[in-house]
Amino acid sequence: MTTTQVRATCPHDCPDTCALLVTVSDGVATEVKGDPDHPTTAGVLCTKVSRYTERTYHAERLLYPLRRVGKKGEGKFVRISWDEALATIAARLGDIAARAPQAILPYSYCGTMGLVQGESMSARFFHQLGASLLDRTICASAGGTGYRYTVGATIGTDLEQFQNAKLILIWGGNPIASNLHFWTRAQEAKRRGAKLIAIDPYRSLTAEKCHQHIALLPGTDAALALGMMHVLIAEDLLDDDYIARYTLGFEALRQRAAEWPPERAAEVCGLTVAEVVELARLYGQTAKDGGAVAIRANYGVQRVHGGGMSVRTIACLPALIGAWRHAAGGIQLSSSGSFPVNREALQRPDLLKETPRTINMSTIGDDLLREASAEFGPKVAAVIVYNANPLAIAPDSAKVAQAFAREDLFTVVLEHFQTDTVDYADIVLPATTQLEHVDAHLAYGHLYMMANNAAVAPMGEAKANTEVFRLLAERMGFDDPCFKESDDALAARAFDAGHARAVHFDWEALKQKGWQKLAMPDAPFAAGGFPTPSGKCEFYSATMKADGYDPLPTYIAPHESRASNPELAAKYPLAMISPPARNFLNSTFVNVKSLRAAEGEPHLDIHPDDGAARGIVHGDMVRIFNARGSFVAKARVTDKARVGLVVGLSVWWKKLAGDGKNANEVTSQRLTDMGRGPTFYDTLVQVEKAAV
Ligand SMILES: Nc1nc2c(c(=O)[nH]1)N[C@H]1C(S)=C(S)[C@@H](COP(=O)(O)OP(=O)(O)OC[C@H]3O[C@@H](n4cnc5c(=O)[nH]c(N)nc54)[C@H](O)[C@@H]3O)O[C@H]1N2
Ligand SMILES: Nc1nc2c(c(=O)[nH]1)N[C@H]1C(S)=C(S)[C@@H](COP(=O)(O)OP(=O)(O)OC[C@H]3O[C@@H](n4cnc5c(=O)[nH]c(N)nc54)[C@H](O)[C@@H]3O)O[C@H]1N2
Ligand code: SF4
Ligand SMILES: [Mo]
Repeated sequence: MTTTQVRATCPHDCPDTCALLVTVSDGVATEVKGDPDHPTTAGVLCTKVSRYTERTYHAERLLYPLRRVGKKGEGKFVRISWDEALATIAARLGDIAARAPQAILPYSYCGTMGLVQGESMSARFFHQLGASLLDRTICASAGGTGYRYTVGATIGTDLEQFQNAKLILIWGGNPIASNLHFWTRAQEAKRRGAKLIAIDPYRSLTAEKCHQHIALLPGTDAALALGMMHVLIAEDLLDDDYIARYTLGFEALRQRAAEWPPERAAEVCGLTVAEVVELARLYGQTAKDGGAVAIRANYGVQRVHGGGMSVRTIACLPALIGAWRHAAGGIQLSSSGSFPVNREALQRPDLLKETPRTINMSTIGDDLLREASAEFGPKVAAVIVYNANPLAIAPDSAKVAQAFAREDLFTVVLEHFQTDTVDYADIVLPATTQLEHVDAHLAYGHLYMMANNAAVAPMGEAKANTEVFRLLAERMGFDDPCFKESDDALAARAFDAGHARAVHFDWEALKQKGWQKLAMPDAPFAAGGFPTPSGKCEFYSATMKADGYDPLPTYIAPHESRASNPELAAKYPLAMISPPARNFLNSTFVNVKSLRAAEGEPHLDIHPDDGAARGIVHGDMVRIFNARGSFVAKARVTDKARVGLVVGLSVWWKKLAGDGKNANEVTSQRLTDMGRGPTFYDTLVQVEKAAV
């Protein structure tokens, strides 16, 4: 028996991007461990990925190309050869492209975060074809846009510094579930005497373990931040020197904050005045006393109408108190902007003959149902899905299902498993997993460039995404040499080695070592140097003004809340959020038995008062509904959900839920204020006992 250890990288859409060591015995991966030497992984993986071989060798892995024989959505297929699959796809895409190439749409997201198996050969292929571009907004575009207006780029506090903070605000995140290796650092900070505060409408696993939990109403974060600014300014808890040197627009901000006395903020947020005032005092005073003050801002904040403005507003706070002076101070939303990714080289936008239209993945339901028009262009005639499961994860799911059920829509899905989306495919192509292909990775929670080596041979007839698009390019007669590039050649282009932060980048060396930290200063904005137009932290943003926004921090109310839409709230009085379940990763892993067993079944957490008002007791099956749709879940009557809030941890595969539906039946396709993002957590519903 020969046993080897292969260096790999967790591919999942998680900020931690762990370094993996895969044990391979006689060509079979027998164990996946965290690399003990990688500074942020530190030998620890989450439950999901420590059981990775269970997913890779799952009995239901797709191993051969399939052609649909049943109705769309029914999930009936027959095995076909790769030759037939590729010929069918090339012929259909060729026909459509001859008429209207923009009628072809790629739909993909972060099933793998790999720069190679994500958008490299696939992007080249669709660019050459002239297909519609996809606006990849489903996760981070609202907050990213907001953060960039204030700070300039998604660069922030280094994960490896948080243990030195004296105060950490965990704002709209549940790291125990979704950012484990940050939580390790936060706990170390706690042991060293730091205070941890969770700002979250729900008493999440994380909120439960913090010193304090501030349970504001969903979508009101900017109001809380404005109230904090008011107190910081009124009580002179500012770093005047930092403000004078490294920020822009303080006078204007002072006036804006004056409009937000803590009473007003408390009212909007559904908090007590003391909660707002004391939070601000602790935030300002800890910095005054010389302690590092950090914010871990996360995605919970941005899935609402004003999500972009909320992040933009929160991102102003560290500069007011000079928190950036400390390496362990400041704010981290995402570290992705730190990486000099060579997207042009990977994706070759120069292959486009003209700029096609862009379709927003967050409104895929409506857009696939849109007829041709002068404004929209051709009706979408083909959609190629990879690294994504839109039937489960896209909002307003009934529309999405209706759209994918279109008989005249040609649908190809590249997948590991027969997901809800696969059920609607005309042709299904089996994809390799991370253990079977090569990739290069950035991270959005740390600062290491990462390499993934293939540990085992592809299962069955599975092919890497890149290989599928190379083969399709060949069938379609695309003769640019770029369509012949190997995965290693692509990976070697992943980072710009000419960039000061990536000077160490050498693919062969990275493959050997597994990871390499970017060259970044410990405290990126200790002396200003913000990558904004002014070079300062922009309290006032002329760019925002030019883009049609309020140039100053402000509060934008949810589309759907009691305060902003009382008429709707009269029918659907409860705010619903559907954040990630700990044992799933978006909809990935839901079909892994041991992990699904840990989640049990779809639940809805509801406050005892809201339960009592509806005659609902713990364990009842309940129907959650609004005008868009409904789904059924088992009620957990608990004060983890504040009054007026219900929580359905997600994202379930619809077909593995009792009623074949999930939380996205009730979420809407309305978009965020900026970044064109989805508003999953901006949803009013009613709940009743389900008829059994
Ligand atoms: N186990 C696991 N890990 C994951 C994922 C997963 O599905 N499962 N998903 C991955 C992905 S794609 C992402 S984007 C990240 C997400 O990472 P996080 O943003 O950390 O996601 P959550 O863990 O759900 O934390 C969001 C928290 O925000 C709260 N929240 C909801 N609405 C609001 C609001 O309006 N304001 C505030 N302040 N809080 C609010 C929710 O109650 C929830 O506790 O996690 C990644 N990691
Ligand atoms: N209600 C509600 N909906 C949500 C969210 C929420 O909090 N609440 N979160 C949203 C967020 S933050 C996000 S990021 C999106 C995520 O939405 P998606 O990016 O669609 O993520 P997944 O549901 O995990 O689906 C990814 C799929 O890619 C497949 N895959 C993985 N690796 C490969 C590969 O190498 N090749 C191919 N071909 N396929 C691969 C996996 O098997 C999996 O089925 O969901 C969003 N939807
Ligand atoms: S999902 Fe996140 S925590 Fe789990 S192994 Fe992957 S990167 Fe690490
Ligand atoms: Mo996400």
